[in-house]
Amino acid sequence: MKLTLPISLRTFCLGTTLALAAVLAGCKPPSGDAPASGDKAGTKSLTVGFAQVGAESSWRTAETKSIQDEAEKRGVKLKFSDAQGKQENQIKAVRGFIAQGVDAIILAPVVETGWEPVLREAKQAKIPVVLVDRGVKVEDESLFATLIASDFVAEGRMAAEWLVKKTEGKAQIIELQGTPGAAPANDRKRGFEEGIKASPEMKIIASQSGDFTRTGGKQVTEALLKVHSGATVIYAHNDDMAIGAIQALEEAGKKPGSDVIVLSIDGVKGAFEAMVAGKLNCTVECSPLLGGMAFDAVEKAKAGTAMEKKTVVPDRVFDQSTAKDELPNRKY
Ligand code: GZL
Repeated sequence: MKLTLPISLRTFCLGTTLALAAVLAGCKPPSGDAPASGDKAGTKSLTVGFAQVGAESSWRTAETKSIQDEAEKRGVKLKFSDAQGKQENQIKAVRGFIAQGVDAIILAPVVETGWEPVLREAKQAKIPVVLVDRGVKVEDESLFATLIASDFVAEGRMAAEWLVKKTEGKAQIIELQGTPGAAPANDRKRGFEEGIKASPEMKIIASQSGDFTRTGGKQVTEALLKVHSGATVIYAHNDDMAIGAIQALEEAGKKPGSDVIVLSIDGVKGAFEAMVAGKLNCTVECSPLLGGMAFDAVEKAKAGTAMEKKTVVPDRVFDQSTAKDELPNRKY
């Protein structure tokens, strides 16, 4: 028996179907860079290895959490490895992931060089490698699927530009470098040097690595202050070292934030608290909340979808004039 619907009812049914289709289409996350929070379809049954640098800073632990939380949200089985700051441990971890036949690897490389052999092994095993937060120097860029990171040279330059304005181009600077050979240490140094180049009365009077840790920043500052008591600025490649430097300055009887200007990079909550307390002058944000973008990239790599070789995460500058309003908004 054939059922004939009256025109008004047919129009209603068609309209409802179209509306439903539109709603469903609207629920689908855009294929762009937005974290696909609710969509579990693409990565549901994946096993992903995450080779992390370590836990040297509060930025780093926030990044670990972002990736772990996102894996859980998407139902991805995550194998986590903490390299304790050593490249050899990270290489071992990556080899371990390859041996276990994971679907993809997320790698936050400790240093920039020395990655070719292990990345080639991953490529041969057809396991895509997504780089997060730090880049590598390799001749063959097909050895990794994509890099999701901030522009560290720009961060260094932004810090310098803020300082040029603040000091009217006059400063005796102690620089606390990050881990030797790490992309953010190399690039934040370069960007900062570029930014002060046009100001002949701004000088880096000492520059040493504090390894991106609070203890490192404190110890190096203690030692350098003994030789360079006339320093007027401390520029640290991350907030944790700056917080260590603040302690060293206080112990040396100096007032951080006024006797000595302190500026750094990352934008962690502790830095905002230090700015509100008047002890840190400026921080350049560098977001560790990379989980959503990292797993979007994993999904695309697995689906064979083309993607950019690098996604630059945008950063902003904060100082004491904006810190108080921003503090409640900080997610890390
Ligand atoms: C930046 C990241 C750096 C942070 C540090 O992407 O690699 O390493 O600035 C961290 O705090 O330890």
